[in-house]
Amino acid sequence: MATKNLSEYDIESIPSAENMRFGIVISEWNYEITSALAEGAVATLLKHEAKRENIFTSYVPGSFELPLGAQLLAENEVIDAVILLGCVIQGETRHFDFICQGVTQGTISLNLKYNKPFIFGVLTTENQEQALARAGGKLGNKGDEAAITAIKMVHLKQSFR
Ligand code: DLZ
Repeated sequence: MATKNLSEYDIESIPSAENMRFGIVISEWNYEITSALAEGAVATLLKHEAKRENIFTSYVPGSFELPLGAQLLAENEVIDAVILLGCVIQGETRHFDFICQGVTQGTISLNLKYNKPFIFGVLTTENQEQALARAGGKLGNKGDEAAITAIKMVHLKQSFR
């Protein structure tokens, strides 16, 4: 079990996002958690100089729908990277496994199909307490981490131009 804030990073080491355009797709399932992830992601992008008008958000019902939501965003807006934010909490059935597998495989496929970053910002936890700890709680905010990853991957792609 993690004990430190996993979202800590060296601010100076992150490239400026001033000229980058981002999509954020947010799952409405476990909205208390996913809205906190989204707040963290947006705040982090802005902190690294992204412009508010260059951040496009949309919502999907559950994490299983995140890949299609991300694809629709990527196809309808000019975007450098899309961040997928969700929270899947283990229940009594195998639904958890199928949703996690679907969103994971879907996200990988999008990265390779579009040759651009689709960032996996989905919490997969045993309970709500673990999720809250990673959505602005004592272990940081997975939304912040996803935003940093998005900036780094866009920068990496731009470095090959
Ligand atoms: C159905 C379901 C369940 C049981 N649990 C979650 C969850 O913990 N997190 C989440 O994001 N979505 C959950 N869903 C909804 C599915 O992601 C999806 O929306 C439905 O199966 C319809 O495709």
